[in-house]
Amino acid sequence: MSLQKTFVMIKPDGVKRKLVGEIIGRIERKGLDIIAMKLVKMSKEAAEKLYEEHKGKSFYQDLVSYITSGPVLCMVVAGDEAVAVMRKMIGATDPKEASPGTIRGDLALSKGENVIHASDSEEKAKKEMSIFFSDSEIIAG
Ligand code: YYY
Ligand code: MG
Repeated sequence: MSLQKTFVMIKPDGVKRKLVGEIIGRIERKGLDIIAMKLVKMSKEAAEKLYEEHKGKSFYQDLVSYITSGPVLCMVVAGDEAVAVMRKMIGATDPKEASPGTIRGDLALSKGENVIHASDSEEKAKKEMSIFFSDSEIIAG
């Protein structure tokens, strides 16, 4: 058993399309715990921190303007191997490649607007959580 926390975010298209209930339902039914949650209109500064690794890439400017275009639902999700489990549940970055049964595979079609974000390592999870949550906002297990 390896208890981990990861940062999960329903992107502006997911909130706009009213997929919040559907996605939270999947996370809960999987048996993961939501230990923090916040609806946020992301600042440009927060977006640049979240997507620091992509700075300079062709899609970076579009990504920052899209992610700041409307509210996002930020969460901290905890459970056994939560980082890898959430990545598996969200599916491949390009929803056209994502397997049916995954969130992107079932609910999205566009690579740019792919409904959900989840951290890809424990180290990134720590960094990403700290952009949106203080320690006191995360429920201790
Ligand atoms: O972690 P994940 O979201 O699956 O993909 P990343 O490679 O970290 O890219 C972040 C984000 O950028 C992706 O969810 C959509 C967008 N993006 C894009 O629009 N075009 C690409 N070629 C690659 C990524
Ligand atoms: Mg990523």
